[in-house]
Amino acid sequence: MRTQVAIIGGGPAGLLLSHVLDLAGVESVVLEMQTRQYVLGRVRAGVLEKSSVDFLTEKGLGERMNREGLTHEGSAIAWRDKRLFIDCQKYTGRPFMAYGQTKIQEDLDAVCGDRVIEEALDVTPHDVTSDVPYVTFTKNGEESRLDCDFVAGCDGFHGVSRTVIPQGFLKEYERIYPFGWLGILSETPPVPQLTYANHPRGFALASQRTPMLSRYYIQVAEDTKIDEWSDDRFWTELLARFPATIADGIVTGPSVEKSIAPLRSFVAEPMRHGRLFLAGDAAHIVPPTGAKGLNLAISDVYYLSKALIEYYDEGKTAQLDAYSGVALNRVWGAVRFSWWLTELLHLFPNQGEFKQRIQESELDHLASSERFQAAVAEQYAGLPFD
Ligand code: RFL
Ligand code: PHB
Repeated sequence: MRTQVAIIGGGPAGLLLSHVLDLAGVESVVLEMQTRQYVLGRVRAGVLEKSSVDFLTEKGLGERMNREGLTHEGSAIAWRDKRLFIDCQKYTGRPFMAYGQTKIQEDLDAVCGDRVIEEALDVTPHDVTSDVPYVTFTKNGEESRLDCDFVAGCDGFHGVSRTVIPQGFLKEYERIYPFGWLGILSETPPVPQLTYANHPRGFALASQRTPMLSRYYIQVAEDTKIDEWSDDRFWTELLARFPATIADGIVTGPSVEKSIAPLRSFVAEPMRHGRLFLAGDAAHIVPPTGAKGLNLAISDVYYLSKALIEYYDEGKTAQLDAYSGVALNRVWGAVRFSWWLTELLHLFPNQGEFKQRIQESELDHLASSERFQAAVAEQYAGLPFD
């Protein structure tokens, strides 16, 4: 088998890259280890920056998103009995959209389906520093070889692509937070605004998917087992973490999905090794607090697809050579912002009341300073890709 770009991983980064390349006449094959059904069933992120919405729309993926996605002018932060609206529209002119990653995955599946090889096991890139890289994999017990010009590592944090880069070439930065997020989906009307809460019992978040589907999260200890959390226990804890004025408006109901995500900041530099290019979670992870993970996967694909298309159309390597630096510049901005918001809103073990008061004082400062709000809005809304 031969293709121009072998893409490892069929999550949002891998499928979007394949789709954008296809629109430009560049061939690709996507190797995904899971079944299609499994990939389509995952519940993850839910917030798209305007730049992401614009890019997806420009690439013909906006039909359902612009119909079903819920546009928001900003989001709210609650602490003690206070509530502050961070107005992205007012300060940046850039609203964001609540549209589930599950739906994006479906929209991408509809346009990429025939280029994806699902249940591709033991996927391994070879000779990526030569001009003739290739990828081997096993499907139904049979080994295959895919020759290519480039390999795109879009296989998430636990993928294989990053691991083939020899130690001395890669620098990794990591911070693991001592807690996770327990999330549920429930078929109940969501609160009108996406609302983050700082509370002495821990962080909470009220988010949404559709007018009849809500997404809620609470911070839990890192060793938490999901069976310890009945729906009743979840709702009681969630409501306790919001001021009464907000909690009174939360409609509870049976959960239709429940999962725990760990929180981590991670960056691997550079995002290129020879003809292997990393994109999305394969190269970086952010805690979900700033809603940046999926948006970074999309911005990486924006830069990488442009660079590959320039190479095939004009024979130039300038954008490929610049890719890692350009992508990492945006990545570090999002890593810093997600880290800052995580520090501001979560209960850290053994933090004592001191840190709680510092957090509340910073939130009071935010509430009293339009300049501070404008800076937060700018980072939350996200900057244009170029
Ligand atoms: P993905 O979505 O992880 O997709 C990678 C794909 O690669 C496949 N794969 C392999 N395929 C072949 N061979 C191998 N050796 C492979 N190893 C892995 C995987 O099966 C998968 O299909 O990465 P991508 O495309 O870079 O997209 C990134 C986003 O998915 C991610 O940033 C966000 O979803 C992060 N994230 C969240 N972000 C938010 O902004 N808000 C959230 O609420 C939120 N919740 C989450 C999340 C990520 C989670 N993960 C990865 C554990 C909740 C979870 C559980
Ligand atoms: C979500 O809706 O899943 C969501 C929203 C905002 C975040 C993280 C997750 O910061």
